[in-house]
Amino acid sequence: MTTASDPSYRARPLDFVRFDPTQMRDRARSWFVEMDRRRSVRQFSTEPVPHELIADAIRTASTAPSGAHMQPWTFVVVSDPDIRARIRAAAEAEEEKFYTRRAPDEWLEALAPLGTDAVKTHITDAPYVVVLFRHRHGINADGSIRKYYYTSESCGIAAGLFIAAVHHMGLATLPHTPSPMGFLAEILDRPGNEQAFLLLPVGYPAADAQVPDITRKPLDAVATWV
Ligand code: IYR
Repeated sequence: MTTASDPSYRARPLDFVRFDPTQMRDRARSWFVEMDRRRSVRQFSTEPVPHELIADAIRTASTAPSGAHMQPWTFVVVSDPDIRARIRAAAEAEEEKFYTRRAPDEWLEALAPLGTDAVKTHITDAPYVVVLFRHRHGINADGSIRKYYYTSESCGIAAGLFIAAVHHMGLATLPHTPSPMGFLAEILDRPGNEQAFLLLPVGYPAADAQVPDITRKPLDAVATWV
């Protein structure tokens, strides 16, 4: 059994910034207001975006807590237009089947207020498509398998931080889940332990971008206090 006295456990003091109560209230509110303005964007401008911004969004995402700190993710940043075109064609082929055959009516009815369809212009319009791959397990130096834990939860949290970072820096994104996503590992030539988790186009919204006129559940519908 390993314990906090195990030699692999090395501790250092926490770097924690404490704010006064007024600052805390202000920060809580202004962060909520900023995040509440975030919308998933489906129409992107082709305007270029500095590479360094995407790098910082990934740095932020990779601060996510993860099971046993295994950080089970790879972010593949695709800017090459030919590769984005191939990804779009493959995604649209799957989506076409989804919208015309695979999706049950109940699912299509749930999606109707979002106005989505099989056409995925965001993949070729946005200057970057970031594909988040989940590592099902790791590989040790000797080639054996290293077990990872809670990889979906870990990648979900990392994706959330990525989305928040992109919004905070003044860009837009969309968590897109073409299903099935197997073609992404193939086109991007990922190793067998990696599985595509989420596709995130990143860029400026198109000048005439529109979003569905929908609202979020109020606090009392999403939280209960005991
Ligand atoms: N993957 C499809 C369908 C889709 C599914 C859900 I759940 C959404 O919230 C939105 C879309 C698509 O991307 O169109």
